[in-house]
Amino acid sequence: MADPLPFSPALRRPPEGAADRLLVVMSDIEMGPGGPLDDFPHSDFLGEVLLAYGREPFADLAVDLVFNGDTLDLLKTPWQDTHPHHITAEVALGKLAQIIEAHGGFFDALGEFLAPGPERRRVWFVVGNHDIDLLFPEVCDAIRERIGAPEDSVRFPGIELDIGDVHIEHGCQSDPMFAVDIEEPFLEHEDNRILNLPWGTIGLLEMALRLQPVLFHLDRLRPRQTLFELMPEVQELLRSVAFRYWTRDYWRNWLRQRDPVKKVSWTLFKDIAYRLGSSDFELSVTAKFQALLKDGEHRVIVIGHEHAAGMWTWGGRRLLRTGCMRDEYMLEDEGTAQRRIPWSWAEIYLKGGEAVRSHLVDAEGPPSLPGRVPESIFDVLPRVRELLATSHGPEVSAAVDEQEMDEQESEEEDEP
Ligand SMILES: [Mn+2]
Repeated sequence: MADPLPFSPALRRPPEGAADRLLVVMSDIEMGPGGPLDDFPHSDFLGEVLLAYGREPFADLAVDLVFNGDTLDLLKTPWQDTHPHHITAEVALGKLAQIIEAHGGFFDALGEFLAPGPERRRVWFVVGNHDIDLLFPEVCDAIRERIGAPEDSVRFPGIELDIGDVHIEHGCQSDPMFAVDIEEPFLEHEDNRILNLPWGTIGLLEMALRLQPVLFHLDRLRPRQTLFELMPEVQELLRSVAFRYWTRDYWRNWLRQRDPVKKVSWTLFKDIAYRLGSSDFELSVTAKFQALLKDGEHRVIVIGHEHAAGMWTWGGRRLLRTGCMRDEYMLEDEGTAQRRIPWSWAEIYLKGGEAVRSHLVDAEGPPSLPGRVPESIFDVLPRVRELLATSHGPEVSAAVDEQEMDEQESEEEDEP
């Protein structure tokens, strides 16, 4: 196997004695339940990368592996062939079991990496919008148990983590669609504790995931704008499904059942309009962290979430945005070529709690697995056209029809 670490690790690190701790920060791995819909089929390779941080030339350093959100794609992992939006601990554990089953290489590597003990090696799981389920203590316990490491070694800090003068968070808290209500992470519903999901997540679960069996590969393609220009039908389908959902179905269910996870506010309306009408919201997320870099007290800030690596500086301070680790491809030559986007993660070296060096590591990552990438991105077009023609697609309209029938029934009952 090729050296999993690109360019010389010995050159990346400060000289011996100039640092005592290394933070390795990765985001948006998005490991799912295995199979073609899983966006991350590379756990064995990732395991090799992680184990390399336990060896020379890092052996004199305490090493923290920080998985900065969307590590586990619990959002898109089904539970009993459905995508419920009432997530109890039982549902979360059921989804987690599939991910653990499909990604043994990752969890085995963590167990081995942590063997020297929590003084030298720690692992952190920061919450992202794909793994909000990590807020359940039951889920944390199950992950620790699979890794086979004690509480001190595998830590769950919630939505953010500060180590020395370094601040780490996924980035979804600045995204109005996916911000987790950290004041009230759980709700009581029918004697169950359920996750208080952000409204963007509910939309994905109720609407977008119905299209996943058709669109899963297109979802891995960048830039989005090029994809939509090459296949306007795809954008049209997503727009019509989203418009119908946000203007009708979301509210309708709320009115009928007083669904506790669904919130209604004018901010929500504003955000929906913003999201449907504008594409520059990514800039606003980054701008928020740039402001924090200037006005806060952190020397280094690390975020993810956007699936695009970047770096901004303010004097000696820096904001690092890690790229994603899941399979994504860049469209080239009018969509006839798909080039895999490299992995990129962050290394931050500290001495006595102060960041002394930080950078992004760009790595080619593992080769694509055979059969993963369709010969042509256009193969899916007939199916997309079919979905468009049947107004909002069979899956989508079937769900909506069901709802309409329910509603008629309940309206009849409710009539005074
Ligand atoms: Mn995210």
